[in-house]
Amino acid sequence: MRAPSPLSRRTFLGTLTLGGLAATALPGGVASAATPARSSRNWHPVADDVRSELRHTWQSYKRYAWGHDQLLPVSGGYSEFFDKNHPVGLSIVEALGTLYLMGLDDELADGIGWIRDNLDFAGVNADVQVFETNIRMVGGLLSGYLATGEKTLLDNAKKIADILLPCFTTSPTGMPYRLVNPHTGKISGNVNVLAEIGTIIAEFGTLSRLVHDDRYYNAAKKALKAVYDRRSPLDLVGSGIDIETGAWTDTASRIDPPVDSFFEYLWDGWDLFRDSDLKHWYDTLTAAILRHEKERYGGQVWFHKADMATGASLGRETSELTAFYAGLLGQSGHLRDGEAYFDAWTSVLKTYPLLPEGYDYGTGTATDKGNQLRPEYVDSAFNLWLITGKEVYRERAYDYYLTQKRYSRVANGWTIVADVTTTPPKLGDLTSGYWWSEQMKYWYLMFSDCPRFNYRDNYLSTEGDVFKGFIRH
Ligand code: DMJ
Repeated sequence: MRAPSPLSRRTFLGTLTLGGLAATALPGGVASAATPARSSRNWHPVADDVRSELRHTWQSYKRYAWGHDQLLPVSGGYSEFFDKNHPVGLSIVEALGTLYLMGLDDELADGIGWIRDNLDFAGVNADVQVFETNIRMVGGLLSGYLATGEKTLLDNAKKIADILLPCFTTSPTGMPYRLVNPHTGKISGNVNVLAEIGTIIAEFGTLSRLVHDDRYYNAAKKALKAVYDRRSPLDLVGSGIDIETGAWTDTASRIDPPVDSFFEYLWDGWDLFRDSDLKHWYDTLTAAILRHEKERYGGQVWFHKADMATGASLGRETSELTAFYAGLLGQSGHLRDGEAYFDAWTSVLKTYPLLPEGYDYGTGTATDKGNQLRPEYVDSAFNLWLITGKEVYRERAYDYYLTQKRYSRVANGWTIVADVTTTPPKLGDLTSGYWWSEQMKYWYLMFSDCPRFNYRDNYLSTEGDVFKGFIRH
């Protein structure tokens, strides 16, 4: 089988008009992708297996948890993510794009039917995070709309974004408050973290484009600028900030959570909307990270935390979630560092079968032994494969698929692992919402030659939601 000629998604050229915002297209960072290696193996059976695992878990979700936010596959129950008294079908929303790509059209129709008849996000009577609501609900619905053209999905995405928007517009700095109660409209949380301030523009910008209203894009961009403007003389940003006063509350600079996807969305805003301000901000902050935080340790490339004022190291404990950064570096023109950083994470798999949630690369030990069915390692494998076409990334992703399946598969689907260091592994009881939108999609796209996906021109959000690249039939 021939590889599907993956090319960098930055080969996209064109001019987008976004409400009042006109973005001029420019060629992206890396000039061209490597010629993809011819694969010596037939990956299609692996794609079929991924699809069948997702379908099987969907059937369990239907049986035990339909309309609830998340399946508990071990106990055969459910849990809610936002409000314990008010489900919003989170797993359905997160699965929409993946179901479309996999051609699971009956399941997709069922999911859309549930959303049309039942979704009422304004009924949530709890303080919800703007960030989680945006990447999971707004993003999932927008992606579903782009896949299917079902108007109810766009209408619901807009309704939810309208609940979030006052968190930005009432803020004295433009950085959003962290929480909102959708039922009462009460806003709270003046201390926020960078990932939650800055992981907005892909969804809000896509919404702006679709509804021809640039308020969403402008609010998201203003929040990013407010952080960028408060960078230190070293061009480093901290982790937490008071969004009312603009004073830093946590001055540790890191690519780890709770900052991680802040950097991702600076690049993604450029990637999607060709807004050169965002690229400039991304390039400036990334140059400082590479200068002050990148280190070679134990023969691998890693990133330590640093004081934003002095650049002094604050330690080598890192998070599995940060494995996504390898793909981001590759996408943004730092391919050698990205590939080396991916290798660092691969080296952890010599010690642990699956990546633990927390890891100290200084001591080579897990600091949190759980595995919440995380997608980040596969996310980077997918992106590096798209960029380079190198078969090694499919091999790595396949190895991880086999191991995660061996550990996480239970009778009713896939579950989180409570401890990756015990034999047999201790299991938890949850199919995380992002499992539906992220790694199952990455694995499927890598192995399927999916006819519903444009491998040459695409965009996937931090939650794996496709905002560009669906091929509609
Ligand atoms: C996902 O919700 C998103 O990828 C987010 O940016 C952080 N990580 C989780 C999954 O681990």
